[in-house]
Amino acid sequence: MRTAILEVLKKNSGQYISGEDISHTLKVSRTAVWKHIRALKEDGYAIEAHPRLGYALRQNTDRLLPAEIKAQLTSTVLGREIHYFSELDSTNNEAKKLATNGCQEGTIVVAEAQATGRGRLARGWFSPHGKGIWLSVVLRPPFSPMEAAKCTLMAAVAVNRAINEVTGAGCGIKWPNDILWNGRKVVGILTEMSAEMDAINHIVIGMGINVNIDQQEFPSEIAATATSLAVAAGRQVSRVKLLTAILAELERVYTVVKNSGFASVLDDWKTQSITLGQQVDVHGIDRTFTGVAVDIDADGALLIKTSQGLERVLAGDVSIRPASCI
Ligand code: BT5
Repeated sequence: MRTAILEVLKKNSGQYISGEDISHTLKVSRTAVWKHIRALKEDGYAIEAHPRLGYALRQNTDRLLPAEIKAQLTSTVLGREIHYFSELDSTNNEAKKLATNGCQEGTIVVAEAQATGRGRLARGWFSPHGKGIWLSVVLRPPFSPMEAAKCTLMAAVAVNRAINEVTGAGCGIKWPNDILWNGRKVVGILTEMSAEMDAINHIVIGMGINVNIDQQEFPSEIAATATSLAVAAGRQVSRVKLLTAILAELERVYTVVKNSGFASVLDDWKTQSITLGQQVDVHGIDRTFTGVAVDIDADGALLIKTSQGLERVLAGDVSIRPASCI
């Protein structure tokens, strides 16, 4: 009923419609209409109530409500089941629980805020309320577990393309899991997997996208290294529009990978990369060294040319020398 009332208000495009008309059209009592309107206001819809004229929708909510996402969704598998929370510890934790309990592929978890959003290696992820897209997507890919790391590259390609299409910001991918604008991080990706020896049970791709965060809102530890799409684009960005564009692009790339393998994604990754050709410091699991990032190989490993020869890095962090940041 709430969705139906919202539909009526939206169709009336900002004009007043009386409570009586709504109750008559939808065959529901006026008290029920009033209660649903109150709940819609709590969901962030700006609805004006006039004693004689009735109700008018002045502004849509800016929350990532499932009904708003569904209204703009063009993907068919990703986002067919949406779990929405005002606050969670971590969307990845929730998605992993759902996946373990057998949720269908394409299930997504979104939260307005995360209390303990996670990066890799138990690092934290700053996730303020209503300002970003804190999203996890459950996939059940037919690949071997050996290929799971490439899902991060696949997600980076999809997110970067969707971001650039929607905002025109000109972001690029930094190996392996970051999207940067002007040398600063706007997106981090955390891929987690549950697998047997030879088959993947599920993969959760977690994406943290800084959308409408003002530069001064970032905590001091990351103020110099992080930024948001609103800062990059010079305007507020619609989170629903961006989220649905990301799901559409991720679904497209995922389908290509399932049908034809990762090769074409790796080519796209190279085109969108800001790491290749740069002088970088590599912080591997057990050592740190410097060189020039020259390529990624078929496994998604970064190839670094050093004074000692060619090094292959499968996991770790890379920092681009400041002079060569885009
Ligand atoms: C990442 O880790 O970049 C992966 C971040 C994934 C976050 C998403 S949000 C939805 C889903 N649910 C979760 O719980 N997680 C995922 P890593 O490469 O380890 O980078 C982490 C580092 O980035 C931190 O140690 C900070 O230095 C920095 N950082 C933290 N919050 C940031 C933010 N909002 N923007 C930019 N940098 C940030």
